[in-house]
Amino acid sequence: MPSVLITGATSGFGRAAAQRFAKAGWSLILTGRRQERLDALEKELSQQVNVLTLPLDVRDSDAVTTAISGLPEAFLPLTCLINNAGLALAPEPAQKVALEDWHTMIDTNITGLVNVTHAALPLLLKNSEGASILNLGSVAGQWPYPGGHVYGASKAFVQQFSYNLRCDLLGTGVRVTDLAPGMAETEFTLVRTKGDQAASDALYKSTTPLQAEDIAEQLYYLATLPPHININRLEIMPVRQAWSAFAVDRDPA
Ligand code: NDP
Ligand code: 8X3
Repeated sequence: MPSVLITGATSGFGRAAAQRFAKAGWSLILTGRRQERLDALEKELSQQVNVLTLPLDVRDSDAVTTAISGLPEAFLPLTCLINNAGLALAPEPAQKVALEDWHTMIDTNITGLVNVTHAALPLLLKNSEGASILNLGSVAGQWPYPGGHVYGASKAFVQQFSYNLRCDLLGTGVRVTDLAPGMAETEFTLVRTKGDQAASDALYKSTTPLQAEDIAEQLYYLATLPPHININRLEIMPVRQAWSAFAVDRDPA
């Protein structure tokens, strides 16, 4: 059976992807920091498929390297890596944000993603025809908006890193995609606002955001394309979201 390593499987896109790949019989390696959520997912999905849970903070490069290099044979070779763990913090303007929040986003969305990719690459290359690295970017990586500051910049890194990886992996068969969703209803906004459930509810209210299952379906589609096809970037928005006019600073009337 093919196997998939999903970071950030304890919530949102990651959890929905675990459920989607399990439905198709894939072996699952699931990571995240919240042990109790990993345990619940293992209980739910191990009746269907092989499941290995690795409690892991992607920012800890030693822990990432040790866990991934020690994967049991039953989960190898690795067919797909989904670099999904990530977060936004501090929706305020840049000049009001704590430096620590910027560091947390850089350490998670950039350093963490790089840590996991570096550890997993040798395992993907073992049986590389049709293998995939699916990186969760964002519309924020391409389109600036107020309060996007380091989050958007970190997702621009994900896009460019994905493209550059493609150059180096040319000839190996390993595909790389920057999957860039727009507004999707998960715990993302709860995390971004540090637990403000009302703010999260307000953002998704009276519109139709993407759901985690929508993104999970795209991840499964990307991972199971014929092996000669690479989708470089896949940007997805809800129909009810679009760009807006440029903002202009004006003198008072
Ligand atoms: P959620 O907050 O629901 O899930 C985030 C996941 O990331 C959790 O499983 C969390 O697990 C994990 N995670 C966060 N920090 C770490 C860490 N240091 N180490 C390991 N795991 C970590 O958000 P989404 O599902 O929405 O987000 C998933 C990805 O998609 C992110 O990269 C996000 O930037 C991106 N994205 C989200 C969009 C949205 O609108 N929702 C749109 C575009 C992109 P735990 O806390 O247990 O460690
Ligand atoms: C999350 C989507 O629009 O909040 O990456 O930046 S958005």
